[in-house]
Amino acid sequence: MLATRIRRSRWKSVALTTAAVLVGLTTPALTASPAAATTTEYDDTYYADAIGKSGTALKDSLHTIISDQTKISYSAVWNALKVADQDPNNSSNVLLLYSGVSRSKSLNGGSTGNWNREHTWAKSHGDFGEVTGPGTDLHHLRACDVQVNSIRGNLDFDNGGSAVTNGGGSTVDSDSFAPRAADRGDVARMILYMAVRYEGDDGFADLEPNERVGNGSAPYMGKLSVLKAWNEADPPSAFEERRNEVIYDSYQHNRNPFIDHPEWVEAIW
Ligand SMILES: [Ca+2]
Ligand SMILES: [Ca+2]
Repeated sequence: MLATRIRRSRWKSVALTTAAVLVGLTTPALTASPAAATTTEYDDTYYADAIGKSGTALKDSLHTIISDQTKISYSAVWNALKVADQDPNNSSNVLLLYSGVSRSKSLNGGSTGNWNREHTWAKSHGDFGEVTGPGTDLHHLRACDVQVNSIRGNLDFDNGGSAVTNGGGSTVDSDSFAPRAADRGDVARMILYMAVRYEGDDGFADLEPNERVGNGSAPYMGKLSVLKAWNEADPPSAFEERRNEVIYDSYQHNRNPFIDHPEWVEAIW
């Protein structure tokens, strides 16, 4: 059983190593290197064509796999977020990105104290707006406090800055935004999903991460090195995994591969 759990996830293997040290057992020969593979129940089916690949071949394969999806309208996003972003401790509420605040599902809207639909990949970066497609893709749309969403604006992601008001520990400066620690991996995996899903072959811009901030309306989002570090520091949570499952089962019928296989970030970038 131990071996099975170690194979399943490198995140769990790190925890097991620590636990073994704490109880005075011999530390097993485990690795915490980012390259360690995760296995999921989808590997033999959904991901069958991608397994064993890396680099451009992996990215191309995943693009084909996740581009087979149902698309929803921007107005339908409201109700979808009430399901996908539900607070696991209060089914009347959604959990808000960046701040971590739990707020009533009924408070969706555009006023102070409301939550609205945050495009984690800022819609101006590639100028896709709210058109059905990247503008309505649930894998990067999240419930967010109206004012925190406004502060994030279309900034690229990077470490540093001063505290965002009611931002739960998120920080901002003139050219970048950093979510609270618990949301950093989520953001990284959402951004990199968008980069793989949108390759310029469906009438929308080819979205890609880069090493810059201040990307403006170019179809890029920075900083890749920071996003990669955030993916490592904040592994997929139960909330994030459930969200991926809800979108797959009930709405778009495609998955975010980086929630299932966080090691694929390093395998591609
Ligand atoms: Ca997280
Ligand atoms: Ca792309």
